Amino acid sequence: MLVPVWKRQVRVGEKTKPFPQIHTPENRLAEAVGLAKAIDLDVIDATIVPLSEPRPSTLLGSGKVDEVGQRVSELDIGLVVIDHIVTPVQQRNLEKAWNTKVVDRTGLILEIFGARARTREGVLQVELAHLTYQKGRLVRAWTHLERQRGGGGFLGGPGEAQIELDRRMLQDRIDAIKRDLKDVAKTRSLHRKGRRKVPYPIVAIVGYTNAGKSTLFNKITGAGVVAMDQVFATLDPTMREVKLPSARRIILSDTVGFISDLPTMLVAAFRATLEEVVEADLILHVRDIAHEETEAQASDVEKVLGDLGIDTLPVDNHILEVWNKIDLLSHERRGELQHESRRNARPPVLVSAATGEGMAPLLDSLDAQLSTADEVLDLIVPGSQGALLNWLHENCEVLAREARKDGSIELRVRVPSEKKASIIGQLRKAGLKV
Ligand SMILES: Nc1nc2c(ncn2[C@@H]2O[C@H](COP(=O)(O)OP(=O)(O)O)[C@@H](O)[C@H]2O)c(=O)[nH]1
Ligand SMILES: [Mg+2]
Repeated sequence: MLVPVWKRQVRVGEKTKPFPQIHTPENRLAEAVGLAKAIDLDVIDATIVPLSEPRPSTLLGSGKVDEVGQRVSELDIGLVVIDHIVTPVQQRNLEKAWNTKVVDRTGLILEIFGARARTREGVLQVELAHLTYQKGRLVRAWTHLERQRGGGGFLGGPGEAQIELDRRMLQDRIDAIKRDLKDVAKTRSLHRKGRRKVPYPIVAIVGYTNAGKSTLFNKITGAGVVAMDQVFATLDPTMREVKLPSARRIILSDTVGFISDLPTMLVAAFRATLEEVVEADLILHVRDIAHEETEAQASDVEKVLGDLGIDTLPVDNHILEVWNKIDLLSHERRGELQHESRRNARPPVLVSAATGEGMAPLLDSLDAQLSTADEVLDLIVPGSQGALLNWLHENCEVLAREARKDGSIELRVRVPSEKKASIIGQLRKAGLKV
């Protein structure tokens, strides 16, 4: 993992713009490592590389190229990620020099989105971004070669024709995907209803890369707390069924993290991978509260959620903030935050996903948040209605059940708010008084 950092300041137009403190090299490195881990890459070495002048052929200076090459062969490294734009020519030259695969920032993020896309729209958006990326690289490689040729002569021809052909094939595929995306948008609401087969509320974990989403996900779903493997564990490692202290079941979903300076080309793909968040009953916004940029990160996240049409106002009861990594704070700072959290309309929960501190209050908070809109119904189901009984068990949380002398069953059930209308309708249709 290499994070190139230019020693000189960047020139933007007339003004000289210093690197904003908000993206210190250390922060960038930590984020890049976090991204690599998101697709289970084993990060063996991570380095900040100070540079004075980007080289068109290799990006890094020749001394640096040799130095990295040595590390690559010593540590037997199979992939070098460079957290920077790497041109196709640079990529090819570095791969040759190091005898290993090289991927740049955009390539890495595309891999993550590809691994995480769940909905049809997500898959299509990621493929679209991937093709657009490849197409851009073909063009750039070509113009570069042409420049090398100095305009004239015998080197042209087949290569050029091949590139033109590849380009056209990519463009055809891009056009086809765009058509498919239009169809997907049309059928999206139907699709959503179809996916709603899960009888439990969905709780989605969002937050910046490195905020601790996966650690929290594992803590909550892990053996120590409320283990439930189930259907989802096998289908998708980032969605799991969890039983809360009240016996309420939820589906907990870990999502792709927010990324600083997301390349524009990837914005649509990123949004599409968040599609499931739109459907969630509750969103856990995990924040690294010990991070110096925590406020800026939080407003970034809220802005994207807002753009997705998710109401981020506290009155909406849709988002619960989790202030993570409190183990890294001083006593004093913790006290301050505790004080601050209590002043909130919906108090954030302070936790350490790493040590497990605060897990019990967090689960209680989840429970409370999800139960506010529920309704508890007392029902008497005639003994002849076995099918209805089964249906109730599948669609509601049965809190109590008692057989009566006349053969009927007395039930107390909790009906999730989002299914209240349809369940009551079904019961009335079956002739029950509700
Ligand atoms: N000190 C501390 N580190 C944590 C905590 N939670 C997560 N981490 C660390 O933060 C890094 C990122 O965590 P991860 O769960 O992968 O973040 P994600 O990108 O949001 O999924 C890892 O090195 C974790 O070990 C915490 O509560 N305290
Ligand atoms: Mg993660």
